Amino acid sequence: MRAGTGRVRLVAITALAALALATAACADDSTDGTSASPAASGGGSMKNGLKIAFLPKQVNNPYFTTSDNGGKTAVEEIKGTYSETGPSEASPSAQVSYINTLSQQNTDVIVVSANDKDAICGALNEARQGGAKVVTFDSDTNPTCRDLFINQATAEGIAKNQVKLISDAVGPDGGEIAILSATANATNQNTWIEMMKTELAKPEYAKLKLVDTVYGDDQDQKSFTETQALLAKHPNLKGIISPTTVGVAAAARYLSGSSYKGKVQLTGLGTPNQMRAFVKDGTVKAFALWNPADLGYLAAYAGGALASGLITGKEGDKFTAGKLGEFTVGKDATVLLGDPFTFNASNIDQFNF
Ligand code: RAM
Repeated sequence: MRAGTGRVRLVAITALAALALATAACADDSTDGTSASPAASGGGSMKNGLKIAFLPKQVNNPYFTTSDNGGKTAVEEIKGTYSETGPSEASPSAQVSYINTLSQQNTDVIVVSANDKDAICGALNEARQGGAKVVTFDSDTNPTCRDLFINQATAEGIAKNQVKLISDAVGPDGGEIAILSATANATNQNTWIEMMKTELAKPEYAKLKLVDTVYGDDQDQKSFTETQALLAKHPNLKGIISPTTVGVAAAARYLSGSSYKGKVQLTGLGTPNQMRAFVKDGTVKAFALWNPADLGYLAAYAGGALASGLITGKEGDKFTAGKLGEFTVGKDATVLLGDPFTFNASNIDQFNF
């Protein structure tokens, strides 16, 4: 099913990656170091020497370390200069000063996961007026402040996945569930929560009742204590959805050391490395994510294609993202990576990120 199909796709991607690297190595031999990389489709070539900067929601989050490293791989492939900068806390306006600095440094492409859809708009638009291209990934801004959004999976797909996972974990009797989110302003979280509410309104989920939504701010300790408080406040709680890698790991740690382990179910969006122990000890049956490295990789290629003038971000634009192949820009200047992938005890050991 979804997990199986996804696994095949991930394996296939690895094989393609090896092929792409081999091909890139051959191409390197024949260049003089100044010509453009033949990395994008559409009749032109990727410019060399582009300054491409990654600005995650926060820098000390393993999810973003993985995504940004994926970006670094891509930037190296297109012979650009990679950098990563950003705040240590995912607060709404914390990214503004970093954007201003990147702008002053004449950065060609800013690849950003937004903590707030509006708070960073002014700074991003100034950067664009100065000639930078702005690519959002993971968490979008208002579409008027960026050139492209690289979406990890559709909000609908993520919501369907998360609600199905908690429903399966809780079982046919259903009961009360809650959401432990990241920050209250995060565009991605809020979009997913709205879609989860739509999903929960379907007849097949009539026995699940969403009783609370709390915010751990993508801080480990706050997410841990919010989980504790949630369980104290709702003694009949049967399940928690935490669609944030920081939140779901903290909630799992709390549950696994408490008397709620195995009684209150947990799912969410997590990284295999952070969740492995909690799948093995029975705290979590299944959770989901996408490949964050691929997300960063795709975002870097998209930014390179924009800054090289190969695409403008209009619907129907096509570009090639190295080992991931060709992508087409969809509605609202959005590019979709793929489907969410479900991890469980049977497949988790195949992943290392
Ligand atoms: C956290 C962040 C990020 C989200 C993942 C699932 O790392 O909130 O934005 O996409 O979780």
